Amino acid sequence: MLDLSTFFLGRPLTAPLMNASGVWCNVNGQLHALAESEAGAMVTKSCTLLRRDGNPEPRYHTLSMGSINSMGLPNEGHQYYLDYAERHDYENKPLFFSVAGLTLDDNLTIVAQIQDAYTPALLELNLSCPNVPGKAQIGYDFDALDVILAEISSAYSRPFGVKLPPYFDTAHFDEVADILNRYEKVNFITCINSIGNGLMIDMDSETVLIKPKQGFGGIGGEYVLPTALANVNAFHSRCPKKSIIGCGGVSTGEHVFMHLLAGASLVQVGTALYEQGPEIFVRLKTELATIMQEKGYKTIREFQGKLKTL
Ligand code: RRO
Repeated sequence: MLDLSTFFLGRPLTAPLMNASGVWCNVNGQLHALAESEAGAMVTKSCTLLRRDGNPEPRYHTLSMGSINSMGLPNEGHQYYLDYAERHDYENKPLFFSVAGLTLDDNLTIVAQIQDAYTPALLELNLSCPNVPGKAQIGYDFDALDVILAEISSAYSRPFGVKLPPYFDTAHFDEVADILNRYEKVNFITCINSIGNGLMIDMDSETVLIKPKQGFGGIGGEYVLPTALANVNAFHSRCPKKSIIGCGGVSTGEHVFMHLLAGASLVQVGTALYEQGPEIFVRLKTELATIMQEKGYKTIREFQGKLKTL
């Protein structure tokens, strides 16, 4: 197969593919499956200080073009993922460590412990969980975004990244990019999280599809691809010193190619991985290699970020 190897923040990757946080990464068995898969990197489930059961079930539903979820941050607590991070084989693939503390203080406590653990895991700060009842997304509160980035930047000595919600207005792209560009330690931006608070309805029973929040949940999969590509490209052009991780709507090699072209250096797979399991990375690699071959590209570097406009 064609060479799909690439680099992310100086780390070599066998392929520009990984899971999206929340999918196949809640418990050790799933993390090991990702470690053994063809993914070039992997990320743990967003964690809180303490273990959480999450929202009542049903809390995930497959839709014709994607998914709706309101998991509610079920996770084993930050120490569980730190234990995994200490055992992870970093020669095999890089590990990202996703953190979604419920308060600023919780986030500061967790990042201090990641720092003390001296693991090479890369912090992905999730500022965009749409599903915790009563908690607004930090990514949509620009003052709170500025405060948390200032606090984490002074408490944490290493480069880190942020997982953002989708934005839908050019003025918001500009404003968020301005805030991010003030923080040198923010080395990467993952866009996008699910499109928050969608609603889908079952025609026969005339009911919502998931139980939490009266059926409202984050939308993922094919529905979100154009929004994801726009956010990847908007932050790629506005934040030239930062790397972009693309997430949203990826189920084929063509979707991976589009994310890379739009400016992503690494591409995450959420809904399609949930549906198909870690074997999906084999197919995505083959499909990406075939597209590159047909187009005459030998390496990812030749087209990454090179989207043309009319
Ligand atoms: O656990 C969830 O409900 C969840 C999270 Br933390 C997130 O960041 N994005 C999402 O769609 N679901």
